[in-house]
Amino acid sequence: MSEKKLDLFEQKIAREEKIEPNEFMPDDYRRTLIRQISQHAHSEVVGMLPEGNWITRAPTLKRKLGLLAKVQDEGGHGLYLYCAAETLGITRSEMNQQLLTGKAKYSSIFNYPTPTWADIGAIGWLVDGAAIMNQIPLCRCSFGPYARAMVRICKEESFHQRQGFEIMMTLSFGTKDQRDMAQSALDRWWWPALMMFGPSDKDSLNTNKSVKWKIKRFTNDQLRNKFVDAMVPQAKKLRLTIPDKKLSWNQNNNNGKGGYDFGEIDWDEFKRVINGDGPMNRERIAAKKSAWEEGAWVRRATAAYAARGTTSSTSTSKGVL
Ligand code: BYC
Repeated sequence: MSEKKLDLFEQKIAREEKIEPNEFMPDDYRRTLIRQISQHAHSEVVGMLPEGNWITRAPTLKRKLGLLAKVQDEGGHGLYLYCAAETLGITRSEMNQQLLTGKAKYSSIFNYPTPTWADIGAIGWLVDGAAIMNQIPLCRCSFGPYARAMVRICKEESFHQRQGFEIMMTLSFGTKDQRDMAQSALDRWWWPALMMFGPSDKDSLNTNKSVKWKIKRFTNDQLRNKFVDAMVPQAKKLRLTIPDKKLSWNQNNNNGKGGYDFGEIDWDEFKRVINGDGPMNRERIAAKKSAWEEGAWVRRATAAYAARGTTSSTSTSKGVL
């Protein structure tokens, strides 16, 4: 790689200009982006499964419509992200194979079950809340296609988060049973939501490089701390208790502006889940495998239709559609 090209690349990043797919980029920058964007795309589409499971059982028509739209949005997010990754020279089918063979990860959070309707509220409130905290800075990522995809994704995620909070609000101000259901969903999802931000900074292999290249704008711990600070007042509003006895205000955090201290995350559990041994890992991959196999005829049909379009440009005007 010529020094001059590398210099120009670094200067561009320093000037906050976007790197576009047809421009020079170091191989490691490309690899890091393919890894992160494809895993992000996989998280979106695997994330459709725990919620999709509730579409037929949502308690009212309004809730059903809201959930259906949310799950569809997530499919859309996966598509924007797969397209952004494709501009870096990997194909959709390669990415899919990496997911199905366990080579590529997807977010640990989607390996937990959703036993009650309150879990859907907790996912919207906490999981989409964590996703937004992580993803708003990605709108300023140095790689253009990823940054632009994130703008629209974040708008939709904000809506999902409000929807989740509203489900939790309805339950926590409802009957005692509903309130208990909301509290146990918070108990189940709190710690996995904190794990979404990744390993602590001292154990994160990729953060330094990614922050230097302005792919990530904050470290994993910085974002996790911001998330806890944002969520504690929301939990109070919901009159729910965060399941952490060590949670306490510390005025010295954030350079004297204050922030919450919190208990130790179970990193063994995190490692087990990202290495394929969480409560729902096997089910999630089995569902993606069967969707891929059952969708073979759709891929064949679209490929055949596309090929036909190139040989007979008049087919649509003849009423073939
Ligand atoms: N789960 O060096 P590190 C959503 C992996 S959901 C699984 O810190 P990095 C949604 C990491 O990939 C959220 N794996 O890595 C919401 C790496 O392994 P590899 C999806 C994890 O990349 C609602 C290794 O651990 N969001 O959007 O600098 C409904 C070392 O970690 C996790 C994104 O993906 C985890 N929690 O930082 C539907 C956002 N954490 O690749 C959908 C974009 C770490 O070396 N991604 N690992 O084998 C990121 O911001 C970063 O990739 C991470 C990790 C903060 C996740």
